[in-house]
Amino acid sequence: MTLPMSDDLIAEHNHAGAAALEDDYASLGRKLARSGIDIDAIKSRVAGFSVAVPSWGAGRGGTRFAKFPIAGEPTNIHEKLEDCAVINQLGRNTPRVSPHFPWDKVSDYKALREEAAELGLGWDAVNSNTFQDQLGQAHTYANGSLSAQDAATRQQAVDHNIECIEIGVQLGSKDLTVWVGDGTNFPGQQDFARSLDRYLDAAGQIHAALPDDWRMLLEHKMFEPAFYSTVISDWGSSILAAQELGPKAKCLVDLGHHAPNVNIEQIVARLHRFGKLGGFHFNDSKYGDDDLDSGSINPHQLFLVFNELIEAEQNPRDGFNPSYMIDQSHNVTDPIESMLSSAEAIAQCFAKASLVDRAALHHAQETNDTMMAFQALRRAYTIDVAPILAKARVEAGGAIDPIAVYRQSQYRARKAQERKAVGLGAGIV
Ligand code: LRH
Ligand code: MN
Repeated sequence: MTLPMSDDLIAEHNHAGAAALEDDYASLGRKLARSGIDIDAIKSRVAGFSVAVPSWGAGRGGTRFAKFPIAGEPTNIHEKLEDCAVINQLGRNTPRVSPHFPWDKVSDYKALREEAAELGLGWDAVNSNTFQDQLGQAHTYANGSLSAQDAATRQQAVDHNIECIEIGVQLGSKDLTVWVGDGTNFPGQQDFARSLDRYLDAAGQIHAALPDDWRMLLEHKMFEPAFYSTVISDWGSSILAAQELGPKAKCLVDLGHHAPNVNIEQIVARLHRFGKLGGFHFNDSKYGDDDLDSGSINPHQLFLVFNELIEAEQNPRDGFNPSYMIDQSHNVTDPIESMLSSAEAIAQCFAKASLVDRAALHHAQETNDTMMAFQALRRAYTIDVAPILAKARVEAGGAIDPIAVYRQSQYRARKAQERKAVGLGAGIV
């Protein structure tokens, strides 16, 4: 395995911070021991936790107004993998990449799998794309894809999803994420029931094409690119569609795909209750699908989502195996720094939720002791778990402070010399 960062640079940095980390870890260990918690047990859980990074997040993202590329950003999947390897080498909790097709299309997927493995990376869910037209495409998706009126357009969308499954099988993936932007901008533009039925018929063909050990993850979204109605607009439409499609259909929760202030942690509990919780696209938002860094706006919500995930883990329904993935658009930061910071924020919320005294919480719930129930969560949320994450990272070969080492490495400046410049443009990629 040849990793992009110098191990000496990481070792030098960790050596300089070792004493302080040991001191912080020991002091937190004493504090947790007073509550009967073994800090090393939490560290092992954290060491086992990981989240996938989106290939499309390795480059700068943009809005419909503009995208501002940075020098040295990746221009193809090979350079994106290199950057994802930097994130995993320094942070040690993002060992999988979630690819998007045709954005990451290559001619030899076996070679791509080996290339990723050489960089210490595997593959998470593959994402299909029937929300953009490709050059030379026979049928436009302007009027929808899996729910389009035109049967040939629906078939084209089905065929593309099946092609993504075939690519995923070569990469070693086990999930297909299906997000469709299908919807309307005007009342009356489409019939709600008939467009859903067309979607279900087409998605049913994709479900039937899934290998035995695969799942399709339906991703709901309230609006955008459609601004009056969206075919799979909320968790209700998604779970009903997943139940209609069959056992391999599950629901994916993209945190940014809900109206402001929606109780997303309750949606997580509901999807799990009915055995349909398939995965996550972690990000944060203040208004719409802002695709901001996870935990950057509402870290408490992310903690509450993980609190539900720990409850779900302890009460499995139809198996508990949600796919954890980041889905963000890095419009103003270095994407590597944003994904290092986001993976840390997500792991922090997993660790804090793992510290909740569930016996005390459940007892307070059963005895209607509202304040003690809330305090059981708040006590865990306020614990600074950073020493646990840093220790787990260092023991796995990562850096105490990944962003500091990344900056010290001058990696981006070196890539700016090597890589061709990305043109100006607009949009997510
Ligand atoms: C849609 C979405 C979906 C991806 C895309 C990049 O908003 O969240 O998951 O395909 O972003
Ligand atoms: Mn998403």
